[in-house]
Amino acid sequence: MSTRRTFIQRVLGLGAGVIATTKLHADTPKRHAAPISAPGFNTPVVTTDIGDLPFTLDGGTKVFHLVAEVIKQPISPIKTIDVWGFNGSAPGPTIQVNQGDHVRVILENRLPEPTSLHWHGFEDTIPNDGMPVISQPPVKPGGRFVYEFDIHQEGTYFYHSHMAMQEMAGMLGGFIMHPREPYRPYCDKDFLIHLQEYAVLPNNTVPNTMNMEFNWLLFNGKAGPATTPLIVRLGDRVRIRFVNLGMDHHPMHLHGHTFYVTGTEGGRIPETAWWPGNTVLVGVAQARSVEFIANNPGDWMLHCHLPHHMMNQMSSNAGKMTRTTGMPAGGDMNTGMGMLQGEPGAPLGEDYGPTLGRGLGGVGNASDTPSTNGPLSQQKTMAAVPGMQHDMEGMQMGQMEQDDIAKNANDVPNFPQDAYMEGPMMAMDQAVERPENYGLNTGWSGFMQGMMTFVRVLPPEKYDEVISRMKQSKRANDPYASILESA
Ligand SMILES: [Cu+2]
Repeated sequence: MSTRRTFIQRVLGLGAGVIATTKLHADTPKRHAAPISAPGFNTPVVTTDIGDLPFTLDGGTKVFHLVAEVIKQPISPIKTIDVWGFNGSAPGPTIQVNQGDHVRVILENRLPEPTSLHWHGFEDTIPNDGMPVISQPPVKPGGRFVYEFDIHQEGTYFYHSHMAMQEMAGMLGGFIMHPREPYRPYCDKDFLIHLQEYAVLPNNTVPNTMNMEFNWLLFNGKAGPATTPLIVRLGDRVRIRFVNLGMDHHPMHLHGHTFYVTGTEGGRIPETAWWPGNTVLVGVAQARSVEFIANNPGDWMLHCHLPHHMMNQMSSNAGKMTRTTGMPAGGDMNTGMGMLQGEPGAPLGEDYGPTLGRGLGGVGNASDTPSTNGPLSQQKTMAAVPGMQHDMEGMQMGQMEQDDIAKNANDVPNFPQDAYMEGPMMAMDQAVERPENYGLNTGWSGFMQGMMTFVRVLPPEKYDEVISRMKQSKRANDPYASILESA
């Protein structure tokens, strides 16, 4: 054990061996992959769908290059949006360092406007606080700024632009400070999930950063079913760190297990103060770590429990108006059609920011766009998505199985609610196929939207099969690299 420990410390620079490691690499700057895990060490954090920012060494200093840039990001097989992020993704890649490290972050601004970076929760000097004008000159387009830290804290921290609209355009990322003495008990898996929301007009690709009606709810830059499941082995102790840098609070709920809340954005909670639950509210600007023993095999949902956060590209199609003809009574035509009114010229008049049409009955301006829900648009959606399952056994597009709908359905107030919004006919298993989804029940993707993913608690044989498929796929910058290397 001690040989392995020494070796791992030398190579990876985690845990107590960090100082020796830094010296070891002093003359040979090169890219470092995320470290492997082993009992007695900190488990590297896996940020699904995003991954880590690699570093170089300059003497004893870990040097990270963060490039703020414009990104086209696929958030779902049916939607790619224009966001601002770092090094190719929004949120940006996760930075992982050790307590005691000396760290330099070089920010390069490739955005069309000034920016700067705030280091959320850092107990540091004011020149490192990232407040434009207040603590530093704004970094102009094409410019650079260097932040330098002595890491003395531990826990889940993050970086973000302190300009509010830039933050809502995606400019945030995780910053993990591993403790000098690893947390006890040891966790076999450690995941980071960023919680984000965007408001994107139908047929548009640019999130409206002023809008409060969010229609795309994301884990690590993806909406379900495009989120990548958390793969764990039956019996693993698992930590999940949630970070919320958005406009809404998110009650994160895990099925099938009881977890303990073991950390906040201020670091580790003393064990005597841990509290059990299955739902943890992650408020804006907060981090919450939970830990549990994955002792119950199955594909368990992990999701935000706000109902509208379990949907994609919402359009109002619930209730009887979706199946009546003509205008709803009690309003003028504009209201009935869900049209925005304003001067001059709705809906883009100066007294209205662009917003989502929430036309009752789906006849408003939300009805003519590819959407994963809404009976009026299913066909367009399906046609637009490669890999959609058009011909599932016994089903056709836009239709339910005969016994799915009661004969008196039309007489029931409030029908339909979910009848046409979810279900096997909306499945896109093939479009989101990846090794982590291997073995899920056919049609699963029809029931996974927005802030949803799985914690897949896999018995050894199935776990090994999925891990082996993940290895075979040889993905560049695989967020799961640390687990695949040690598996
Ligand atoms: Cu939520």
